[in-house]
Amino acid sequence: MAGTQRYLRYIVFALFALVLLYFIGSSSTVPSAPSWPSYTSGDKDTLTPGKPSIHEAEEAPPVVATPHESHAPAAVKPPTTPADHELPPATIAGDRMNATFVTLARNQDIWEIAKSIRHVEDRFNRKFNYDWVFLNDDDFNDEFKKVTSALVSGKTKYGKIPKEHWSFPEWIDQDKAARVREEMKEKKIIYGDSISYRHMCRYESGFFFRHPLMLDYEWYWRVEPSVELHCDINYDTFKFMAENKKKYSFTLSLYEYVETIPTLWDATKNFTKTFPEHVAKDNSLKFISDDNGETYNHCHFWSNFEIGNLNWLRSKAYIDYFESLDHNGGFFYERWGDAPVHSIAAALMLKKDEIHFFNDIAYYHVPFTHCPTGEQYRLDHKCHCNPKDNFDWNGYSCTSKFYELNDMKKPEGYDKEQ
Ligand SMILES: Nc1nc2c(ncn2[C@@H]2O[C@H](COP(=O)(O)OP(=O)(O)OP(=O)(O)O)[C@@H](O)[C@H]2O)c(=O)[nH]1
Ligand SMILES: [Mg+2]
Repeated sequence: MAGTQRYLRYIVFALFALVLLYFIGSSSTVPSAPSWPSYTSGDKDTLTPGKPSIHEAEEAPPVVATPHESHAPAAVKPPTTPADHELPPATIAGDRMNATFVTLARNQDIWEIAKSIRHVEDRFNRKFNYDWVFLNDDDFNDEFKKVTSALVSGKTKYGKIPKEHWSFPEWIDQDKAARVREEMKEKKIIYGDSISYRHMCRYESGFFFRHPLMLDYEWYWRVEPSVELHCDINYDTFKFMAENKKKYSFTLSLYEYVETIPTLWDATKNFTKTFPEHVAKDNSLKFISDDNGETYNHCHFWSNFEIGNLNWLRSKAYIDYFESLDHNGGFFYERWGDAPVHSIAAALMLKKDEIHFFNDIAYYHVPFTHCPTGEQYRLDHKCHCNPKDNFDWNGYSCTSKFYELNDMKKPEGYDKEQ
């Protein structure tokens, strides 16, 4: 009897051990990582979901054969290669702002804008999925639409610019405008003889924010062909602008070519005399003038990058400014750029704390780079810019002036990174 009891005890014990082993075994097959796909550094171009990292691969080579090598029956789907449409969207949780990217481009700019979109998506928008509005003085062709809509994670919209926003206003003397273009050509002023460049500058100064497609939005981020972003942006820049009561922002600032805007400041002074109510009290006049408004020092924010508030550009103050400049004729009798126009408007009509310097957005538009000062920041945000290329503290940049005006302390170590 005692022997039988002992055997029974062994059997119960063995059964218990088997059950225990079963549980341990089955729990180790539960994936420890969340179902979110992991993209490893080597995957950048192919974005193959679920591919093990090099490190993981050394420890445990993947068991599942590639589709070409597989001898498994066709019906058996390898568990580690979900089709694209099964992946969750790569977004950061939380509400979105009423914001869009906006690009003015021609069909021939397709591959240069494609590069810019990749930079913006990889560094920022794949996490937020904001829309993108494309504007053109001509119809966008199918290829442009197909390629750009495949690259943008948000909705894409394509707009044609109305003729009256991209042509000579009736008050412009065509002979005088043509003479100016000839003179500027002789003086070798960049884009000095170009008509389309002038329409572009006038459009960016006074119309893009009034295009019907833009009326749906409150915030914009302007992107041009061939620009690059060099650090990850892990927060919603539009939300930052709204929460901090910012209306206009920049990454690079510099001096404008004097030959392109000889009378822009006179026209501005005429405007402020007519509309003194549009000049803000606590403005940034010191950024654009070194003699209390007597003359323009030619400093401007580089407008090929802008994150800003569309309602400000649509305000009576800004529209009055644009219309007074437009009637002056300087977009055609000189070659006024949208950068000095936006900058002077922001400096005079906004309170100084409504203008933001995005030090953390690493940005490149030929030939200048803004690379954030501070090694730890660059490492933490996977930056790939050379700090020695940073333009901010160069004598030809106006960013130091912006710092002085706003009593900002220059980032620690700025002098060592040049
Ligand atoms: N639809 C359209 N877009 C234009 C035209 N000219 C320029 N653009 C766009 O207007 C913006 C500014 O033009 P750019 O040629 O980049 O001018 P820029 O930045 O002063 O000069 P670059 O140093 O050449 O980049 C870009 O987004 C261009 O794609 C045009 O004739 N038609
Ligand atoms: Mg450009």
